[in-house]
Amino acid sequence: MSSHPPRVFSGVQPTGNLHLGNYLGAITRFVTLQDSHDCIYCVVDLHAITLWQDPKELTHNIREVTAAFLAAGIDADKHIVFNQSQVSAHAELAWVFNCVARMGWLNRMTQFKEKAGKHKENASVGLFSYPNLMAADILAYRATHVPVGEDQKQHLELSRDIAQKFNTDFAESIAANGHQGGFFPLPEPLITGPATRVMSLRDGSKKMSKSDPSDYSRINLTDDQDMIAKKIRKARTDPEPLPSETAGFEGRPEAANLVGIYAALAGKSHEEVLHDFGGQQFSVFKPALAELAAETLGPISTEMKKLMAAPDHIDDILRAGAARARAIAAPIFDDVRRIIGFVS
Ligand code: AQP
Repeated sequence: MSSHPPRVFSGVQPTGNLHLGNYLGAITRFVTLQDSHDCIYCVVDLHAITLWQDPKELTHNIREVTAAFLAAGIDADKHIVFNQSQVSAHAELAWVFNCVARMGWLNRMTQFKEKAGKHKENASVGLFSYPNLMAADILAYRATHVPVGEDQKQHLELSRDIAQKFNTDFAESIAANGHQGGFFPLPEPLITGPATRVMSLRDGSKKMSKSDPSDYSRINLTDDQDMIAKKIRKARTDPEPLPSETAGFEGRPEAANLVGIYAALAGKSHEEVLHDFGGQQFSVFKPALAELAAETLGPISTEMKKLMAAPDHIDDILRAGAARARAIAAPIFDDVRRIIGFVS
């Protein structure tokens, strides 16, 4: 049990094509947690530039992720919504963590290997040290809980390792500066939502992803009803009818994925969905799924459009959120300075 007061932190990258996986794996969880926790939700624009971003598109995408947060039901008055680059503690603490984390730890990160691909030598240094910045995002607020999709599990484990090593390396100084126990909490991943790993509509073995070159691989939060229906109609499946029990998903990742999406959107279990659709052909199931997806996402995309029409309002929300975030992070980073021994 952590002795630190519970606080939730999570982020989404403004890299365009916000999709159903981001929504079900992360954003819906953000919304749920606001009833029980103090939450800080961040548009992680510093992370976005680990791969080159067109400046105009980046600005648009920062506002679009913010609009998605608000449209999905995040309350920016009660909780904190801001973009990362406005709070310098993220970058400052990331530097400290660059000096705490070991090369060997980062060399094991599978996301870097996937994103850098065969051209590792050409990848930015930022892409390699990305997990240290992620640890800084969380620990700048001494956050204790981090709702993420399954793909972020390894990075969260690294955040815990960094927190642990900092606490151990500076144990004496932490105590001398009047802090009981570890200075940083070991943040817990919350990978528990209805769909922690939504898969591509074109390939059930790959996760749904913003960077997939095929737009038909994902349902974007900005897709209209017709586009959603078209993408689901074209989603890859197999010729068999849906199984009656989950054991029948063996070797059928696309069927499992579509049923998983239906279950998550309907707030039902996989078994309940198979109770209703087991034995049915995809020609029956897909239109039902398309209708449900359009019903759920339609109001969100309409609200996003409305919010995007008033960019100044979005920027005001981000600015106000950043001021509140800074007020939490600044004294924590002052403590870090003292613990390390910097003179200020
Ligand atoms: N397919 C997914 N299923 C469930 N959750 C997912 N997340 C991402 N993809 C899925 C979760 O969404 C949150 C924000 O993700 P991010 O903006 O940090 O981007 P990412 O994890 O790198 O994944 P993307 O969106 O697919 O982008 P690319 O194509 O750049 O890899 C995180 O909590 C993530 O787990």
